[in-house]
Amino acid sequence: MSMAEAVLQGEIRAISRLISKIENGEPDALEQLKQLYQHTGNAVVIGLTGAPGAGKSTLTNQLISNYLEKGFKVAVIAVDPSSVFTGGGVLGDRIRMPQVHKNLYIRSLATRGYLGGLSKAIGKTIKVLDAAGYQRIIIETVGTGQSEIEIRNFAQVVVVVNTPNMGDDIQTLKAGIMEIGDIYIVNKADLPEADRTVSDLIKMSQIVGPKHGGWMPPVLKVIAADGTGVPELVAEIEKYYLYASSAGVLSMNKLAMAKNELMEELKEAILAEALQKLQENGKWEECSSQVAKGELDPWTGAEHLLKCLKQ
Ligand SMILES: Nc1nc2c(ncn2[C@@H]2O[C@H](COP(=O)(O)OP(=O)(O)OP(=O)(O)O)[C@@H](O)[C@H]2O)c(=O)[nH]1
Ligand SMILES: [Mg+2]
Repeated sequence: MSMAEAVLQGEIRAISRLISKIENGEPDALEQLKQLYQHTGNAVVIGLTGAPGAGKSTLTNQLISNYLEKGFKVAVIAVDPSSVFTGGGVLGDRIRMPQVHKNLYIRSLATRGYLGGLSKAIGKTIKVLDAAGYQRIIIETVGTGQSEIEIRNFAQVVVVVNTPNMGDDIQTLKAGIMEIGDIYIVNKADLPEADRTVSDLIKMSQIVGPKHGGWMPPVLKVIAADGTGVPELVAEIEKYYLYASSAGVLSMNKLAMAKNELMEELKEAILAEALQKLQENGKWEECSSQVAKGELDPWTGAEHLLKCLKQ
């Protein structure tokens, strides 16, 4: 049985090995992914994003429990290896193990060492998990919008996790985050000022107005620490997904994701080919040392190299 076939059977070891190959950039991974691609497109990908310490991992654990209870196969991708997952409380202890329940798979992808390739690794990892039959894939990322990882490129449902007492810092949220979320939550609603934060967020979302031709992102109060508000959050996630499917938002996003993915692959392929050619004919070294010596500026240098490629 090929690795791809084993992944399709949902074999954990094959899934883990393939994701490692993706992480390491092994070319063989692409051959497996090509076989898996036609089996993808069934998972709902949920992005959880928010400031460090907002409670994303705690909330992820709650979502895991909720979805497992509903009988879903759930996978989690943590783009932050420091996050700790309990497996949705399936085991009592906090445990850093990927496999604590037969319907659960947890994987961390580290930001270190990827040199900008992390987002590609995420995209491919999602495809593996989707093909392996995980129906809900949760991605935890720190940051909102400006970070290297643009969660919107991967997730069909984006949940932005806020906390009370943002006080004057609410200014820092501004339009940027109000554009990325499909659902906003105020986690740690057991703390004071939660209601004020909720009403601030509602005001801001009213200024931005409905998204995607009619969806008004709801603002929910949640206490991830004890699960309060989690069933309501799950209901909103599912509701948004249905809305987005029927309103054509998902197919629009799919086209944007396809373009993004093709662009990334193409950039890499074109660059590799170009560099190889320029290295073979010596132009790369020649031009680089001219720029280094100050005989040539890098802009003219790049134009010159481009001309060489066209010859
Ligand atoms: N009071 C209160 N504390 C909470 C709640 N949810 C999470 N916390 C606490 O907030 C802290 C951060 O929680 P995490 O779930 O690790 O937050 P995170 O957003 O994943 O953090 P990073 O991954 O480091 O960005 C922990 O000490 C949690 O126990 C809540 O609902 N109420
Ligand atoms: Mg975390």
